[in-house]
Amino acid sequence: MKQYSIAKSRRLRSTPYTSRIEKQGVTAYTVYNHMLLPAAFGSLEDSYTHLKKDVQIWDVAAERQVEIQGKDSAKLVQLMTCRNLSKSKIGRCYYCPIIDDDGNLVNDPVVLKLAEDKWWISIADSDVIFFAKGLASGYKLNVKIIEPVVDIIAIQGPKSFSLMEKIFGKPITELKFFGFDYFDFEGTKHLIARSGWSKQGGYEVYVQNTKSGQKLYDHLFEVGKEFNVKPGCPNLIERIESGLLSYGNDFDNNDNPFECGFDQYISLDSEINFLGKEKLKKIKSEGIQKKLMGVQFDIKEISLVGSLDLKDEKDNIIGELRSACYSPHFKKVIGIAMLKKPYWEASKTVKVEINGNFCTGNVCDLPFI
Ligand code: THG
Repeated sequence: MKQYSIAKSRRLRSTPYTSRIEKQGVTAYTVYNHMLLPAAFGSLEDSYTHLKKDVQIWDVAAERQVEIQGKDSAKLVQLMTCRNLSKSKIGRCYYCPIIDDDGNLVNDPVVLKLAEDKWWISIADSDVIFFAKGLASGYKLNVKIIEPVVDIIAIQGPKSFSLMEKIFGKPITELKFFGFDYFDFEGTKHLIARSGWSKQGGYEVYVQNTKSGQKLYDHLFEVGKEFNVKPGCPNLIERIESGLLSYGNDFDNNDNPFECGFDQYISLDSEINFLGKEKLKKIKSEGIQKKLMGVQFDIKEISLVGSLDLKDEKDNIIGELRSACYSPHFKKVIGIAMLKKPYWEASKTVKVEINGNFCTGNVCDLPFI
């Protein structure tokens, strides 16, 4: 395969850790929120095995924050999500689908409640800040919306707990999943959450003091030696096995939250007011026509760029394969597919044409593991 380099410019933002990860041997980048997001450090499969066993440090600065502050901040955040935030607490993170007036998805961020009148929306890859500013303007809300200087370092993997305890002490191990608090590193306070885009456990440090964050980055590698720490990044194989969805890949603004299996984050009965609420009620009563599901194929490799049509025995297009990889755990190719009704039922057979060869597979529920 021909290899290309990426042309850097002001428009394609670097992170405070870019020079470090380049010294450490990043081999692929993707672009996320107009910023460099490392996509590989050598073999994806080696990285996957290491992530499940040890601990990795990830430069996920591309998970940008949209800060909403002011008297109407809670109202605006609620307006954007179908998840009921009326009982939300300071010091907690919430996974919140963001929905537009048509009931379609705009993003699937983690929302952090910093204070009653201050929130961070930790976004996936779409320009939520303009959506928020447009709403604030149209609804005449008293809010200030900015993209603050916050560059996340994620510490992921089963040994992340021991590594973080060595640096921050016992209290950090007492953080609950999706809770956050402030922890001291050499005199600087850092917001640290127990979260991250893997199911192997870990933390995310929301670095605001860049210099201290860079020192912390280096310190994590120093202290992490005994835990076999390595640089890493969100891993395609691990995240597909774990059923962590990716905006822009598995779903986008042409899909609604019911189609993506976000049912548990949709609150239609409460008093809360959010965009697309009436539309979602209508969709719920009429039922959906397509659904995101897992698929498995008895083949050993696939390289998926964009999406692939899925067909039935009679060659009718019945859906679209949106992400896929070879899974070392299942020893076959697994993927995430948007399937038309009624083909989305688990254990149905699907056909896919890859490089001119047809192979058959079957539908299953998400997550795989
Ligand atoms: N961390 C932070 N910001 C982010 C991501 C992140 N922004 C972009 C992207 N990732 C947003 N998407 C997700 C998707 C899934 C999860 C987090 C962010 C996730 N889900 C858990 C699960 O599925 O088990 C828990 C969800 C829940 O609360 O029920 O962690 O990773 N800062």
